[in-house]
Amino acid sequence: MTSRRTFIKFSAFSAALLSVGKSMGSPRLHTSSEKPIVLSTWEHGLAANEDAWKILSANGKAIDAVEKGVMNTEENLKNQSVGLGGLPDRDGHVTLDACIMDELGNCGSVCCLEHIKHPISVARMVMDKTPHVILVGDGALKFALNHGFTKETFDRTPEADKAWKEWLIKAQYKPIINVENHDTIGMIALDAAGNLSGSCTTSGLAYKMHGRVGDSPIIGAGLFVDNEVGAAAATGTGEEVIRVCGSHTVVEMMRAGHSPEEACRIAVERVSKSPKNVKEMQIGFIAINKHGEFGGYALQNGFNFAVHSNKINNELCDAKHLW
Ligand code: SD4
Repeated sequence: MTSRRTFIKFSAFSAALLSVGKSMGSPRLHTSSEKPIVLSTWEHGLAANEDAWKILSANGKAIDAVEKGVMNTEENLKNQSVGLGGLPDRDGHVTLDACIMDELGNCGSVCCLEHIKHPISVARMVMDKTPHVILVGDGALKFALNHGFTKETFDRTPEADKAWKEWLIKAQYKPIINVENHDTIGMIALDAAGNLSGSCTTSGLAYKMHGRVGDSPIIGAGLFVDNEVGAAAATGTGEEVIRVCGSHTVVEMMRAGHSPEEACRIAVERVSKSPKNVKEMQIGFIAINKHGEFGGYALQNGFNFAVHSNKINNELCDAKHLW
């Protein structure tokens, strides 16, 4: 995949997009619209973007693209951080978190869901078919089964089982920056009609306490969409993203006139002031604004995200970082 990686020079890219906004003294970038466009976290975002792009390039809806896109990652059992191939919690359970949000502010979420291949589609069904936003645990599973999802019977993949048993020998919980944290796929998209949507799905932090829920299924933390402004998604140690309402903060910073990258940087700076020792953690954000401008920013080196538009043919971009 490395050969596909492009170190997109954001300054050059942004300069090409600059129009009257700067000469009028506004910090806001203006651009001829770059839509459709889809962004997703980490290298597994490349394959997910391909599926999302099939929908976006055919003038499909962003909400359908972001669901379909991350399903690609969920069904890859070799991926140990999303879907049923994920590493389990400390008790051996693979518990999945996901959420989805559309251009109208509709949203759905599942937390701590077990034995279901596509938590993102259950989240979508919570959004589409219930008056609620979040279903958790057994209730989420029951809802999924009642709506035609199949219960997968295996507890862990053989690879995850082996990794867990090795972990049990020492049973130390210490997430490794950019390795163990390659968890979530967050995906945000702007469709040809100019509507934004987003999705987020994960097996969460490996060897977490049973019942622990991170930021990924929490609207405003792992994902937020405001169709007037932009969309954002997060990855990394969820507790720190929740503490600053991360994705909501990114969108609000775009509303205040900041570019997507600046908005992500401001959210990362807030994370950096955490009372916890975030020096040991990785947190990254991605964002798109209503004009189709995009950006990402992380605490540490090593965070990347995949971008697909008409101008950018599904490239992996290294995010700038604070430390
Ligand atoms: C969580 N945010 O459960 C997820 C994990 C993650 O990259 O995204 N890691 O806290």
